[in-house]
Amino acid sequence: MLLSKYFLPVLKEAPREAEIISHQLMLRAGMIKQQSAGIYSWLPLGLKVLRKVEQIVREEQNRAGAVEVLMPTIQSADLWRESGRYDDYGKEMLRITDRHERDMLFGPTNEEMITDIFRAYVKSYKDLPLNLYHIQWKFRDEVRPRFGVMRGREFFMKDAYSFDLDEASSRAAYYRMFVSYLRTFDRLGVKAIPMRADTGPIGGDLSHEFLILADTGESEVFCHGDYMKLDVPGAGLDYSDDDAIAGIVNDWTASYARTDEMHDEALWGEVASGDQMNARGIEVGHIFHFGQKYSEPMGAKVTGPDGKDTPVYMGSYGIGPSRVVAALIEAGHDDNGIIWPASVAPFDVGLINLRPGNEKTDTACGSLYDQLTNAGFDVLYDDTDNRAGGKFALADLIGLPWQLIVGPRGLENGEVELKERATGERESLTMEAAVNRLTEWQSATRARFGG
Ligand code: P5A
Repeated sequence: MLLSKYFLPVLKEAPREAEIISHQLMLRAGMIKQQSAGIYSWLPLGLKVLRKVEQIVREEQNRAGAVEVLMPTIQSADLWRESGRYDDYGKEMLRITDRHERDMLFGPTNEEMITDIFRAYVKSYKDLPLNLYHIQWKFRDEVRPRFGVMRGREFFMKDAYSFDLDEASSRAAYYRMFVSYLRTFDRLGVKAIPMRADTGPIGGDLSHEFLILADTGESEVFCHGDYMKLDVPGAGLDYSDDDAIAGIVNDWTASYARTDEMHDEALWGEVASGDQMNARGIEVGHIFHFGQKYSEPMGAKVTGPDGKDTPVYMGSYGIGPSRVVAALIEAGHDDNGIIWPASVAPFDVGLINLRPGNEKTDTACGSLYDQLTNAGFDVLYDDTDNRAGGKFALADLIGLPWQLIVGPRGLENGEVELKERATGERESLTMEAAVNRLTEWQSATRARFGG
């Protein structure tokens, strides 16, 4: 992509209403634009990151056996009357009346709708287990939308719903999602710690939140230092092995980890003080096990092997990709801007031409651009007339993993400069060596973060 042809409306200063760094940087880097309180447009750079996050989430859901569907954003109030949540949900629900005076709503979540789909088609235990998910916009009329897309009113959610014949298989389904979340966040390049959680308006008896540690996080967290050392299962994991999956969940729940909402001072006191980590965190995922809470009132039953009908056991599993984008910035930035994890960076390389119009630099940049693009790199080529200082500042701000800097002076010695954003390290090397370095990084990144 040529920067001169792209749409990257960067701001010199962050608008004053942006209180936290991710919101400031997303506005400054031209990733999002506010349209009303808590409602945002995603501009090209932001959309690219959002799509990459979404794709990793999707791949890990599929790997864990979930099947993708797409439900609408607008739902009928009648479905929610069946579960009893229409009145309970209160003012957070955006209620809409259509031209026929029918009560509709903009979905804040989809437990009712998925239960309706299930009951329309599935009648026998032989079709279980089943896990259906979608990735769709939600709306919650939060009292105080703030922090940009971190706590929006309209936000993107991956929500999965599991259906099982009995409590034991339903727990196994919960554990599969638990483990798939460990893998998902690992591939997103962050450490997310599962913590015992409250179930709130979704309901149920078992729930975990996944939190990314960051100083600006809304929740205070208390967790054992062991969580920093635990291994995340690799891509070869066998999701059909219930015992192995339960073993992984056991390892990841053995030590104390709770947010302030569920904190228990007495249990915390049993953790050696040298192992106690008291930090702040951002909730990026939340999973629930609620058995027959929706299936019973909504009549979603299956016939078991004994010929009897039972309401199906369910769980629901959420990740907020739009919040994840902001959380990754909270966890990865410095004074100059964003530092993206390799797996979700909007581009891999920023190619900087220090003297557009100079035949030598233009030719070298053209050749590097073609070579890298052909090798599967996503390259943003700064071919604009801006001053060098401005180009460097922009590259740092948008946080691409690499900057490849090409100027007439370096080229006289046959050299270009390669800068790694995360470390700030710069190296002068030949064009060929630069492409080789980037190719090595690309293979290492694929091995580390790829499916
Ligand atoms: C689980 C899936 C649910 O709604 N029903 C379907 C369950 N859970 S949840 O915890 O309420 O939300 C799941 C994830 O969505 C993100 N999220 C938000 N992101 C941005 N702005 C918001 N206002 C917002 N509310 C929830 C979070 O990542 C949360 O973990």
